[in-house]
Amino acid sequence: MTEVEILPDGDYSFQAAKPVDLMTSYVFHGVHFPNPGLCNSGGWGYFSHPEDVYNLECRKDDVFVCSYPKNGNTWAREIVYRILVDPDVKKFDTRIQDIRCPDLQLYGPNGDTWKGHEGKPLRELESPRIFKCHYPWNCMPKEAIEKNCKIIFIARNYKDTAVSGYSMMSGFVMPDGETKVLQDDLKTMLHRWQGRRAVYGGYFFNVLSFWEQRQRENVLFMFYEEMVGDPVGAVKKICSFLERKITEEQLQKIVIETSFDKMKMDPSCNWEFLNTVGISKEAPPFMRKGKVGNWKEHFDDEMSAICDDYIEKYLQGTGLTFQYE
Ligand code: PPS
Repeated sequence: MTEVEILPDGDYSFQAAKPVDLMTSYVFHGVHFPNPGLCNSGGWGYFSHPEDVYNLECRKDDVFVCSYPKNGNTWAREIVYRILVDPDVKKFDTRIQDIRCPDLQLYGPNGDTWKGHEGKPLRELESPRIFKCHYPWNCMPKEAIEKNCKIIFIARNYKDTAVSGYSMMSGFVMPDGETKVLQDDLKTMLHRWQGRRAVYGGYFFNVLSFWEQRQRENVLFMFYEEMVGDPVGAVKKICSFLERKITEEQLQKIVIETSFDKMKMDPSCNWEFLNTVGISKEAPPFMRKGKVGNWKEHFDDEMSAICDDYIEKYLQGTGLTFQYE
């Protein structure tokens, strides 16, 4: 595994605000996680113990949709769900996506349900189970690796990731309903998400951890940018990886139903419910822009240069390159 620098305490180059520390204060396998202690506090959901996720009992036909936050997980999960469960897009199931395709970072011990939601415990879900996971490779459920479960990883360029992440996090408040979780500006965020102390190992460590596994037969490494550029090709690629045959009509339906405009209007996957559980009352919509290159509307030259430096530092020599516009 590529070694990405773990910054020693004193070198973390800005003053982290206390609430945001809670998002990274739990360490497992050298990776920083949201503190599971956020459980039961006001409107916050339950952040899983990474040990529970690591020890999850997996079935051979479980499918894992993995990504660093804000890299297109919701979109890819919806495509996988449509292919595996609902290729005719009958809309027989309008439950929110996190119930249909659970997010492993938001589960209680033993796979019990996420507080505040009506989903079943993970062990009671019908196969094929489709999971979301933000964890880096070394923290993935170990049985998923042992049993060669299918793992789809979606990667997105760092600049758009940072803008999307900042946009979402800037709306998060603590259980008091007022204190902002993120007290940084966007420029500070560019430093925050690159480092090893950032949530889920930091962007570069996380993405590279899957890039190094891309040759495995059970791993599909995809780019958000290729999905935007060729949605039909993306659905076909995912179908082929999942070893499912669909008709041309089903393909077209899935592409339309998982387009940005459709998903933005679909309460089962546009995360509108966040506003009702008090997590992000003031946040911009989850389905915000859905574009490649939106960073240009938010960055000045200095911010772009900060990212370019990190991109060169971490990706040089790895063979991993991104489309930025
Ligand atoms: S999260 O919070 O980590 O689960 O976010 P994630 O789903 O990984 O990423 C959210 C960004 O993906 C965009 N998105 C889409 N883009 C294009 N087409 C579709 N169908 C789609 N669905 C979600 C979403 O708008 C977020 O990106 P930004 O740049 O903020 O718009």
